[in-house]
Amino acid sequence: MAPKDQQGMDIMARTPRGEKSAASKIMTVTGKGGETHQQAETEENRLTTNQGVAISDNQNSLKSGARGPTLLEDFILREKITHFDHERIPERIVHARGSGAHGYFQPYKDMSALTRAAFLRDPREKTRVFVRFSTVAGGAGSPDTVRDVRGFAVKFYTSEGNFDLVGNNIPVFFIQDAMKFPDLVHSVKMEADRAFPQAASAHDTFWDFVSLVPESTHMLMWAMSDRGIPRSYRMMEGFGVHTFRFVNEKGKSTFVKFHWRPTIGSTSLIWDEAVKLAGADYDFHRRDLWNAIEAGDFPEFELGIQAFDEKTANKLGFDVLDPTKVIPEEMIPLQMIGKLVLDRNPDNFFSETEQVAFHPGHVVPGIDFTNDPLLQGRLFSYIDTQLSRLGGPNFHEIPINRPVCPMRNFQRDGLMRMDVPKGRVNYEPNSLGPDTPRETPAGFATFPEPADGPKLRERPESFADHYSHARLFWLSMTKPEQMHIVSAFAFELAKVSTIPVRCRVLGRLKLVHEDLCAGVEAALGMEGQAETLKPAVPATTMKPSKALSLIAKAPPTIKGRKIGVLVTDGADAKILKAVQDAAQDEGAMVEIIAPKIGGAKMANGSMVAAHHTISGGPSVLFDAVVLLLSAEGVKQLVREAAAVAWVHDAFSHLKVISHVAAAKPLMDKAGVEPDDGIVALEGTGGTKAFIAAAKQHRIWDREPKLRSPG
Ligand code: HDE
Repeated sequence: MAPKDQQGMDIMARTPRGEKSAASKIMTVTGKGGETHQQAETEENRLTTNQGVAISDNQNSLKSGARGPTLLEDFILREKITHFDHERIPERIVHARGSGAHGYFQPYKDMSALTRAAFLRDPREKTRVFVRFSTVAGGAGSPDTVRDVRGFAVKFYTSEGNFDLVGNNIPVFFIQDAMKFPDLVHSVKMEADRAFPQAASAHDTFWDFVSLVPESTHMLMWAMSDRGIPRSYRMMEGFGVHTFRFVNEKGKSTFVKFHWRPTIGSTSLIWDEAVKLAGADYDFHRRDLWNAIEAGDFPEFELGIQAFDEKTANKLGFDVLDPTKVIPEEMIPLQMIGKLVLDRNPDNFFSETEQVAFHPGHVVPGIDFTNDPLLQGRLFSYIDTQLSRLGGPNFHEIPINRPVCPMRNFQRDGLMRMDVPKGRVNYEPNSLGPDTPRETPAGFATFPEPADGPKLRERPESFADHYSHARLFWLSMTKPEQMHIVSAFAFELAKVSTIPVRCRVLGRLKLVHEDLCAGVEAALGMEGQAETLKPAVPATTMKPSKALSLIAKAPPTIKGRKIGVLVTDGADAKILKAVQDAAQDEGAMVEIIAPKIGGAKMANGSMVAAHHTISGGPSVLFDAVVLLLSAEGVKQLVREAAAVAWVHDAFSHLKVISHVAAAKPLMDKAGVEPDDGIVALEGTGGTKAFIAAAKQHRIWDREPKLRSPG
């Protein structure tokens, strides 16, 4: 392997010909910490071309004389540059920005009563998985914390072939029929003429489209809710969205909805925080996932199913084939059937995260589809897209996509074929190759659902109610969540310059709930301007479902969360240690922020290393904060805008702020007012009180005092 931080260049670029061979044998290498050392060349680490030819000089191209022109003959230079020129492949048309991780799935019990899928039968058996989380609208280089749906795609490498559960963090979708997908995506991506805004739905074309497509109303409610701005990939739910089937050994089919639940609970950002994070750390979610896994704090998700038969489906009052509907858990309970643990970061982003090819059509015996018209369209799209993205039909041979069970058939050739099939028989049936693959009765058998209707382009009547589930969602939210939804609609619509589009969206919201519409109208200053729209089916009022609210079911925990401790010279090392120990006991991480990256000298003379400076580590990066300052240190910080903003933001993002008495002048300057979330650290029980308060995650009662909808 070539050394990473090779500093041999100076020597080699300048050395006269006679000294060069010595220099290339021993190279001067700069390590991560800046120290230099010499790395010897060995048989194993020889740098070579792609043809395996050892390279004697990786610093200089071949020239005619040291100051002469470069020669076309230089096959080493040409190979290197040509490969570099082709390093990029087309990014995914949607879900371009993503982060991946390896892990395993383990079922809790034998599920064979419902499915013959082998990976769901033995609680002792772990199945390797690769997961990719993503945003939808932005390009591969867009920030992580934008308001958007998140992809939650899981590839299970089962003993019977790969099963991909390609879901989202929202259980419904914008459209009911695959026919509308290209229109939806065109409308949300950057506008066609100006190529902005990047990674944002807050613009005219998106709202124009969705305002004309009433089935999108329910999903808009979710996207405008806190679900659209998750705190972490480790802290969001996932959903298969469509109704699938489990099929057991006897061929009996049961409908299933898939759910993922993070074991540390679901948490979201506050909009202002999301906006600031997009500047402070573009890679906030990617870094968070990577760091947690590196630290051994492995993200965990439980897999839950709602299982039901056709008779139950027919009694629900809505169509389970319609992907704009949820089945409230109060109607069909969720049973947890296994656990997913992400325990390894990818070795190479491109080879794994970029080249992984998910497809809802990758199912194993025991799992089957329904006629959901969105799912049916997806079954075409995902292979098709890999052909242009990965360049040909052999993407299944790329290591991240290869099944771990044997894979053999008579498909042959094509771009980038890796396997080398032997023999003359490449067809079936054959009599010349008795050992060649044969079909088996144990193989995948499609559930024989009858299908003999007339050919037509039509939506079923049972898909026509676009508002009852949107109203159910609204009524199931807590007050702060409702306020956030109103604010998000108002924010997005304020970015829409075409007034009739705003009025049309308001008209839809009125059909969902009067209060929602009135709230958004008021926030926009457009009272009474909702367009009058006539619904195909007026909304009914369903019983609210507590499970739909994130705040209502948030577990009191700081596990997996990050505490930021702002320290200055002269601060109390004992208190810092107490906070660190308490955080560790609760499974939370602590990072130190100091005026200088060199760290802070505590009152007892010890040095504390800093992870961030104040402007480099703003409080938006943390879930709760501690102000551990000396009286002397505070005098300096009250004059630092970044320090005042640090504390002000923590307060306005409703975070718990724990502090020593000396921090008061800074808190006063930052506008901090006392409430349940402002906790004194000194004295007995200070640290304990801080941890207890931080477990609430945010102080929701503070919000109405700081911000009105809009
Ligand atoms: Fe996708 N979707 N999608 N989608 N989707 C893609 O496949 C598509 C839909 C989802 O991390 C593409 O490999 C159509 C619903 C995820 O690699 C593409 C329709 C849900 C990912 C595609 C949908 C999803 C994708 C782009 C409507 C939630 C990222 C690149 C009929 C259940 C997977 C690619 C990853 C990616 C098509 C709707 C989830 C173009 C046509 C509904 C998580 O094939």
